[in-house]
Amino acid sequence: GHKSAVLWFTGLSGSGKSTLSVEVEKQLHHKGLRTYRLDGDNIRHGLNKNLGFSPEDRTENIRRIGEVSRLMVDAGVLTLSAFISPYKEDRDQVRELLPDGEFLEVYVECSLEECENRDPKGLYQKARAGEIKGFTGIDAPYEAPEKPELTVNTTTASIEESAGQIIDYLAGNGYI
Ligand code: GGZ
Repeated sequence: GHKSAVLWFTGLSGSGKSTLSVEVEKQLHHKGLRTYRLDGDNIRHGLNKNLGFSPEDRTENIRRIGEVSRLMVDAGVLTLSAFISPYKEDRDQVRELLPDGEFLEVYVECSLEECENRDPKGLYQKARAGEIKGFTGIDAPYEAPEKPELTVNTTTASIEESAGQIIDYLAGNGYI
């Protein structure tokens, strides 16, 4: 069994949020736990396809994902949500939606320099060229968490190591 909660991954584009959430989910499945992963692929193309990347739309994006996460956690599912979620206030609102101890903020730390070097989709290059306006880290803000439950650094640790750190936290705090 497990105590349900949402693992809320926040960090820059290219920091490794999605990859890490996939790896954590894999390790949880090995333990026989039921999970659900929310990310851009299943949310921004469906529920939130009418939203863009203006500050207002990002806030609404995170608000809806927070509500969906709450429903999933309410249904007893360990939920993994991976979104830039650049605004501290928006993340704090999601924290307030959930019962105490059921919102676990995971800061996926990675320098802008490293994210830009990775640039898996060429978006940083486009943002630098002015072809994408309002790109997080370039000409839109990212507010790092001040008191996340967990910080993992994908510059200095491998995805497997960072996932292991998260599994250890869940085990050490009675979630799994
Ligand atoms: C940031 C953008 C932007 C802008 C498109 N700024 O690396 P990706 O491609 O796959 O992840 C990014 C994703 C961010 O969506 P989120 O829903 O996580 O953002 S937020 O929480 O801020 O609402 C990136 C792509 O969308 N993308 N334009 N301007 N990322």
